[in-house]
Amino acid sequence: MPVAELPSRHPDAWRGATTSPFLDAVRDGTLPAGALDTWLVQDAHFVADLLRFQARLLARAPRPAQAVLAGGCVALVEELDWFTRVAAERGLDLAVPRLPATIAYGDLLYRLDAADVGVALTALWAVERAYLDAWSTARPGAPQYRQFVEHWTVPGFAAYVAALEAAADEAGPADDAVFLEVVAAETAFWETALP
Ligand code: MP5
Repeated sequence: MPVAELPSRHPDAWRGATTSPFLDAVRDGTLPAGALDTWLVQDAHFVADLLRFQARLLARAPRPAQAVLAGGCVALVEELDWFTRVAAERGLDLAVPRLPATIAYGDLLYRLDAADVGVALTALWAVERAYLDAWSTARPGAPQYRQFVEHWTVPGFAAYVAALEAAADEAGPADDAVFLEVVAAETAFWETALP
């Protein structure tokens, strides 16, 4: 089974991971003051955890998956630079500790260091596909949030997700269990953003 079939096999779970009152409020401009800033700091932590996971996955990936994973690692480093710039502009403290959902998601990624490569690739694809679909629901975004919506829905991001899909499919059959673990972690992450 190709990984692209996973969302339609688990529609309710997928909806939880890709829709949220937070994203609706980003679209409509009704986000409470400070909610985006709180969320940005947590996402910066998440991206740092994702880079650690992805760099280790690159180290053990099959040849055909190396290029997309290496390109993704560079993009994550650039993403961390972007968070540093955004934090300076908005006066955010990126050293604020991780919230429980961020810790749990990081723990999941850490556990996946020991998973089969195909399972880990399915997980990484699910992380990125969920995020792309989720931010797409916030389009075009209220004017004050539009730059963030555009940042996470650019065509290059969709192309990256498609390349991860191909790498995951090449590495083996899709794994429902890891998909559902990622979906639960994404769902909890959005719930933290705007409970
Ligand atoms: C991503 C993210 C995608 N930044 N945050 C969450 C909670 N899930 C997924 O990461 P990126 O930065 O697109 O690789």
